[in-house]
This record gives sequence, C-alpha cells and structure tokens, in this order.
Amino acid sequence: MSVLSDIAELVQKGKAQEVSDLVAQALDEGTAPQQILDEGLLKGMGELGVRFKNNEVFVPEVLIAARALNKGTETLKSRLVGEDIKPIGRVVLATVAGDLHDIGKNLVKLMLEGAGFEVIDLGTDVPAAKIIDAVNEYHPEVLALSALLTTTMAAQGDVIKALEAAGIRDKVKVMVGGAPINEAFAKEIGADAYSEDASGAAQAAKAFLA
Ligand code: B1M
Repeated sequence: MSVLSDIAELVQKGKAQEVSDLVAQALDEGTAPQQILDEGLLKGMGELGVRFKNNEVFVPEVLIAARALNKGTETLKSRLVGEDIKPIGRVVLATVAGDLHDIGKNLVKLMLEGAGFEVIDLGTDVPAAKIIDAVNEYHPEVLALSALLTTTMAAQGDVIKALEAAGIRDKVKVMVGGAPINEAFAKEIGADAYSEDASGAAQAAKAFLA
C-alpha cells in the first residue's frame, strides 16, 4: 500500500495522529502537497462520503473522519504557508448559518493563506449579523462564504442582502462556493465571484486585488 492510500484509509478510520504523521512523511519523501491532498486526504473523505450517502456509516464516524482530515490539512499548512510574510490583502471567511461543514472552508483558508492573504475565519454556522460585524470591524477586501447543504445555500444570499441593508455592499467583494453552489446561483444572489474549488478561490481573491 502506498502512503497516499494509507492516508485515505486512515482518514476514513478517523485516525487523526496517524494521518498527520503520514502527511508529514509523504512531504518528507517529496510528494507534492496537492497530490497528498487530492489522492490521500480528499480521496479518503470522498470514499467515506459515498458510504455516508448509502447509510453504511453515520454522522459520528464522518465527524471523526473530518477531524482526522482537518488535522492532516493542518500538517500540510505548516509546510505550505510561510511565516512573517506581509499579507497582500484580508479575507473574512465563514460557513453560513445553519451549516456545520468546515472541511472545504478550511481548505479555502489554507489556499488563501498560501496565496498571501490574512484570513479572519469566523468558523461555521455563522449568522449574517455576525458576518456584517466582522466586515465592519476588519474591512476585508474579500468576504468568502461557504455552504455545503441545499438547505443553507440561500443563507449566502441573505448575507449579501444584509450587506446591502447595512449600506456596505460596495465595500467588499463577495465570493461564494461549496458543493451545491454554481456560477448561475452566484449570479442570482448577486455575488461577485464563484469558485468551484479552494485553489480557484485563492485565484479569484487575487484577481479582486488587481
Ligand atoms: Co454532511 N452532508 N451533513 N456532514 N457531509 C454532505 C454535504 C452530503 C452531500 C452527504 C450526502 O448525503 N451525500 C449531504 C448534503 C445533501 C444536500 O444538501 N443536498 C449532507 C447532509 C445531508 C448532512 C446532514 C444533514 C446529515 C444529518 O444530520 N442527517 C448534517 C448537516 C449538519 C449541518 O451542517 N447542519 C451533516 C453533517 C455532517 C458532519 C458534521 C458529520 C460532517 C461535517 C464535518 C465537518 O465539516 N467538520 C459531514 C461531512 C463530512 C459530509 C461529506 C461526507 C463530506 C463533505 C466534505 O467535507 N467534503 C458530504 C458528502 C460529500 O461531499 N461527498 C456531506 C470535502 C470538502 C473538501 O469538499 O466541502 O465540497 P467541499 O469543498 C470543496 C468545494 O465545494 C469548494 O472547495 C473545496 C475543494 O477544494 N468550496 C469552496 C467549499 N467552500 C468554498 C468556498 C469558496 C470556494 C470554494 O469560496 C468562498
């Protein structure tokens, strides 16, 4: 078994420390971080996602696997993101109200930080009012919103409406993403950008600065 398939399997078993150790080992062996992410960490979560859909595993197992995946991405981050670099811009990032999924958001954060942004991460299940407060407090160039459920995607539009109501819509670019989101939905709710994946999100944020 290769290190990458071991990582995929250990993510599904929720073995956080072992995942972290193997990510470090793969990095030491010269494996590209993107390959570790795609063929190890995300492959494991993708396989578990199928078993979740088929009712072969349940919320507790997926939750434990998510912790292992997040620990693995933290290990990647410590090797990817340089320290003491002057930020090129600031992003406020959140998973919207009612939604507890944070793996995609954390990857977006990782890629944004890797691209040189300072990221204010508000976490998951963040109400629109708290996001407005953060925009007022931190004055970010970009507001990045993640949603993973068809039942929570509308909350991204609610945040944009709240920015309008607060009179600050023109002060920040809004980027949206997450599995159920697409370009058409982003346009419909008045977002400035949509990205399908985390690296695209970092590119879109950089394009705003230009
Ligand atoms: Co949930 N869940 N979940 N879940 N979960 C999904 C999303 C689901 C598709 C599973 C399924 O049924 N097949 C389904 C949604 C169905 C739907 O809405 N149509 C689902 C459901 C139903 C639920 C619950 C309702 C289950 C229940 O309680 N019965 C519940 C809801 C809880 C809540 O949020 N209120 C629930 C709970 C959970 C856990 C807590 C157990 C756990 C989350 C743990 C955590 O995040 N810490 C969990 C997980 C892990 C999943 C699956 C298995 C994996 C999601 C994931 O992390 N993928 C998921 C099935 C699946 O996707 N295969 C599923 C990996 C991640 C890297 O991908 O987040 O898509 P993703 O991010 C991508 C892109 O979307 C993009 O970049 C990333 C890749 O580079 N992206 C952005 C994301 N945000 C972006 C923002 C951007 C740009 C790009 O710009 C701002």
